Amino acid sequence: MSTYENILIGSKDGVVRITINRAEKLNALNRATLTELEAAILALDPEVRLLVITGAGDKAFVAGADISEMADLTAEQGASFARLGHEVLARLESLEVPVIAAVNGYALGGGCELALAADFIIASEKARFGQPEVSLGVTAGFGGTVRLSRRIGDARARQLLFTGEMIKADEAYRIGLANEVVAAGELMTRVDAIAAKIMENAPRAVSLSKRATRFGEESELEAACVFEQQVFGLCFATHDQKEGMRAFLDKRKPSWIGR
Ligand code: DAK
Repeated sequence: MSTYENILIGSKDGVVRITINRAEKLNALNRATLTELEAAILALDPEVRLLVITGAGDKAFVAGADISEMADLTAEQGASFARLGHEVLARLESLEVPVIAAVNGYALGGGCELALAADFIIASEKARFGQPEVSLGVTAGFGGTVRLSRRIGDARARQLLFTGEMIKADEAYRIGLANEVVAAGELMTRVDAIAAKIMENAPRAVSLSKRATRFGEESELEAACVFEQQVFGLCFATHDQKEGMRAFLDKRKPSWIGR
């Protein structure tokens, strides 16, 4: 059992759920929470197939980095805090397994950035997204100027980053920030159903799909296409490729071993 104070960890059938658990502070990310999140990611069981990240309570996913902790930071401390946030989010983003952000309420500042480090976002109709940092005299510090632009395009990202305005779940869906919006009471049911659907598939093929799309995001088209060819070729060295195609031909369900 974990001894974390600011996060909860649950695990069922290969799906790990990490819940940021500071509901009284709308799950704001202080240094201790970020440190625990990093430790939890590093301690994930290699058998894990999928990670879901969400927030405790019915109000917030994460309402941002903890303002009370940031208020008196020096420039050096501010940069160090931003480094920690970047490090944790990079670890989350580079996990081999799919990561789904189940956004149940406010996802502001560092909270929106945390959700953006997941592979995709499923939002409750109560979700609110925004990058209000400029209203506090700072810029986004945990990757918002980068990942938000990549997800929704430079111009839309700049509007959110310059105005600091919050948008509702349906607008987040419209601009491609959230993949789906569901009724508040059905968020985790829907996320579990998506997780189950993903887990019907060959684990290695899923993780290689993730790796290829991530490589593609960061590369020129030609290099990304070459990478995809290599990844595709690699699949043919796996048991699961033989099993998946044989099962199709045999008209039966495949039985995966994950390699
Ligand atoms: N930090 C700390 N406490 C927070 C918080 C936050 N981000 N958000 C909410 N809380 C706390 C409130 O202070 C309050 O605590 P108590 O007064 O009860 O002790 C409690 O959570 C409940 O909040 P409210 O009473 O305000 O609840 P309301 O429903 O009235 O309003 C709200 C909900 C989400 C609209 C409001 O709480 C709000 O505006 N919160 C702040 C949202 C925000 O501005 N988020 C962005 C944070 S800045 C960088 C590194 C990092 C960053 C930037 C730069 N570098 C070093 C370059 C990251 C920045 C951010 O994420």
